[in-house]
Amino acid sequence: AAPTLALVGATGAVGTVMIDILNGRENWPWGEVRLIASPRSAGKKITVRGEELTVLALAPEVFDGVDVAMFDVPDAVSAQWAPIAAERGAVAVDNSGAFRMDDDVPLVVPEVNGDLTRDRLSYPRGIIANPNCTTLSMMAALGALHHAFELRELVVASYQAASGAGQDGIDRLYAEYAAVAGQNLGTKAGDVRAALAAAGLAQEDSPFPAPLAFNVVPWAGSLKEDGWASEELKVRNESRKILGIPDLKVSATCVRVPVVTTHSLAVHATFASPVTVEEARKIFGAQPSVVLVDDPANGEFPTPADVVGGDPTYVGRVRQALDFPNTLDFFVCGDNLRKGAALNTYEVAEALAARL
Ligand code: 2RA
Repeated sequence: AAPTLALVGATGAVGTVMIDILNGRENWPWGEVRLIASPRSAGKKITVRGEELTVLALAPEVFDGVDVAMFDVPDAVSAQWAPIAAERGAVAVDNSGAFRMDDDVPLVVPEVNGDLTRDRLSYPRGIIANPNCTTLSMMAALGALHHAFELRELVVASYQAASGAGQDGIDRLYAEYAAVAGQNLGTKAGDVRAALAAAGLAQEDSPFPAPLAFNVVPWAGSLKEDGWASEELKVRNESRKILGIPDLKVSATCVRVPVVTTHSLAVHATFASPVTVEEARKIFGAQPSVVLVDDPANGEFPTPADVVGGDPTYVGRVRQALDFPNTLDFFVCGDNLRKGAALNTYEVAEALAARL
């Protein structure tokens, strides 16, 4: 029989994009689909491929008979429920941070290390993790270059969208834009903060530590040792694990920008072998999930507003570093809710379906 697919977190920001992906997929290997959410959202109706499904409340029994269970929920929910799904016989594909760095849980980007979905020995706990959206947004491009030239050092700055912080992030950015619309702000220190406060948008109610409208905020995640943000350490640790380079030198600075959806990264990557822009362009051209948009003379490069909603990783501004040997600089944009989250999870699930 065709395998059964479950989606846990069907009503959240990433879950909603996942429904869109399920509805748009050309090949459809699945039989039954089960939508699962917290008891608060249970009972909602959502249409998947023409069939109206009722959202089920998360409980151990909902995983009985499920072959692949995709989790788009907070870390604590995944930590508790992915092992339950696995115990009940499903392979859990988890988009949270709960298992990403566990040695017996592979962290998979199909274009880079998709072989880890082929053999159960690679995921002995029945759990496969999906990387954080910031790491994922550059991985298709970086992985392709690594396979050709062997990555040695990576320096990145991220430009992360508000939706990385979930629906609260999206709602906050829209509310801030509405509150500042039509005002000539950004000319005096503190004028944006004052305008938001005057509109009743208290800073402490925001998922971001500073105003996002008319601003950029050099912070994403929680505070870790020595001043690093959790998001920056994720970029370092996850890149090492996905690429299989435990001693990869990585330094990241993560910045939130007033973009609704699509993360961007400025990447400075040093390789063991000499690289040229021409070779890099060829490699990007050969990677089906990468689209090169790189003609600055004609104002062509990827921007979030132009690529949001798309599946590929968009790459532009490819340059050979002037003062660093074997080094390329480039800019990537990737929809953080699609390839950065739901799409990658679904691609892993689809790869599993092919061998069930
Ligand atoms: C963010 N990468 O953008 C995170 C979400 N997982 O906040």
